[in-house]
Amino acid sequence: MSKRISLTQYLVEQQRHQGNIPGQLRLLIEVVARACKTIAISVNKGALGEVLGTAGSENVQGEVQKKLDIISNEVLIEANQWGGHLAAMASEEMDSIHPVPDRYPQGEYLLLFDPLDGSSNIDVNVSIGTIFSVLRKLSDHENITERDFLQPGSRQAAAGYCVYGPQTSLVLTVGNGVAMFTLDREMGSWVLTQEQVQIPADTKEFAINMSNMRHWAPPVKRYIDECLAGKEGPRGKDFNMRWVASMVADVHRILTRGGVFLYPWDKREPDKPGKLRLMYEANPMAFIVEQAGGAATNGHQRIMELQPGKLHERVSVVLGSKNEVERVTGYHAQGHEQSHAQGQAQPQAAG
Ligand code: AHM
Ligand code: MG
Repeated sequence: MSKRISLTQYLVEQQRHQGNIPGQLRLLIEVVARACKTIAISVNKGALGEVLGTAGSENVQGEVQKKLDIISNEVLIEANQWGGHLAAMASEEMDSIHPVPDRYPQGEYLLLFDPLDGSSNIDVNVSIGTIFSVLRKLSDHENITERDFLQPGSRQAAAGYCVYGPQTSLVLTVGNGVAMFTLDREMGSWVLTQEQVQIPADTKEFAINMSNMRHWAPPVKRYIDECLAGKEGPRGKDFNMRWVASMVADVHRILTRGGVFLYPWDKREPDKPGKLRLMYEANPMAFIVEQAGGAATNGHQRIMELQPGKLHERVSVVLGSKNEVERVTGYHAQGHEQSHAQGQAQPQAAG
């Protein structure tokens, strides 16, 4: 049997040989990974654990919370607040930040998460996941506020996600490529199953919620129209479509075999830049995708360069195989030039 490398061993080696991970960051990642195991147990129990259905509450964005959204949020908070590695946390499911309580030592990092991504898939037994992003606390003060979190994604020290699917997988970057781990349920441990994951630059597969087509901006419509035209169209090849409606699962497929994922701005709510959240979803996924050789933009700009204005900010997302992301971004630039020349206003698509 080939030698198995555990998450702990992987992290120790990153710390020792690569110098990528200070001790507190290693502890943080191990604690998040342990919390994901606890969430996986709840997810697996489903109806037997009485964890399905809605919780009867809404989050700050007015979305109905599922029981598992709340359970997962609590698991992550409780696991992370006492270890001395964090100063504060922020979650898609909480209105404001959660500073580490005074009774615990304060650490150097800030943790952001979407505790259970793909909530609409919980009750129908389709893959869902946890997404997380790690920032450094930039100043010495102990009174952490939302402003401490408002850093561009390029400042992330680590990012990852766990997908609860047929297998439970943890995907991680500390800025030195992307590694995938699979949960060995019998042993209760994370085992390294792929290192230096690479997304092919070209693809024949796209992921988008097609039901919104009539609301898209022209560059997105043009890109998808050309994919749909297949061999006979300008792309000269047939495309396949996949849409799981769980970003974790769609991104996991792209990391495994390539593809492009789009959740664009649309004209139903012109002032809303997109559906997905910059700090809990787009930034961590952009970091992972770029570390795997892919690209991630909001149609105009690299996602990781966007300066967040608020914690729960939303953004338009195009990510995955590099050449496709560049094509979509190029179509937006051409659209901008054309409407500029005609003196028209641009759709509010910027992040
Ligand atoms: P959530 O964090 O509330 O689950 O919402 C985010 C999810 C993404 O995982 C997914 O890509 C998207 O919303 C699906 O949206 P739609 O319902 O339009 O298909
Ligand atoms: Mg989500």
